[in-house]
Amino acid sequence: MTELILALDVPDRKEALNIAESCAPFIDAIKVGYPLVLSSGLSIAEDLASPGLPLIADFKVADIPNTNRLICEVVFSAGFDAVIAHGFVGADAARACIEVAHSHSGKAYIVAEMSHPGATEFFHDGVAERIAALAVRCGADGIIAPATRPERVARLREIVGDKAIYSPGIGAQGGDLDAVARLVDGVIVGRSIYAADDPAAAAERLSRICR
Ligand code: O7M
Repeated sequence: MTELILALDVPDRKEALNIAESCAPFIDAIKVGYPLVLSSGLSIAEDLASPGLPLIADFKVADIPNTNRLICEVVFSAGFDAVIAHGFVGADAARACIEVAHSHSGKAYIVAEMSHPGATEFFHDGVAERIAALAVRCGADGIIAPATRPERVARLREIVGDKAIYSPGIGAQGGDLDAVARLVDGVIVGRSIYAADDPAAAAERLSRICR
């Protein structure tokens, strides 16, 4: 089974809550990022608690260790279950996020390679492989790898073994769910669900492929 994670990039609190509630039966977790938190505040985590799904804070944390630690403490105190951090900042900075996550019995995932075309400007020549190895070395719970490049996901799987791989880029960014579903532990899907005429029906359709 591949988890279906809803990227709730909806900058309107009421609309976001409606979509989350209607999609809840068909998804395994909700990822919240800047669009929703900056418009609605961190208390959105409490508002989203009712479907009982894991809440992932996608702040792509990328600062010095002390600041990372402070950010992650706020994230977990707000009620999130997991945080996403960048790995290019180095092992000490990534480890700060991972340690705070684990001290709250939460999880931390490290971005190894991004899904958009511009990502290849810097995530090449072995950089993503090195970040994936860093994630393993630092005890992260998993990595983020691009559904837009299934061959890269397969390569990063060789490095992270049975750690989780969560993969964005399906649909709106051109990635094909069938091509990555069996390579990853979960797919992160935003617009193909929340921008659909019927988000719950879209989530149900995708969840059938995942199961
Ligand atoms: O399905 P979409 O394209 O509407 O949304 C994809 C979501 O995944 C959106 O929230 C992005 O910010 C996020 N994402 C990527 O699209 N590409 C990446 O490389 C990394 C992420 C992400 O979730 O990183 C944690």
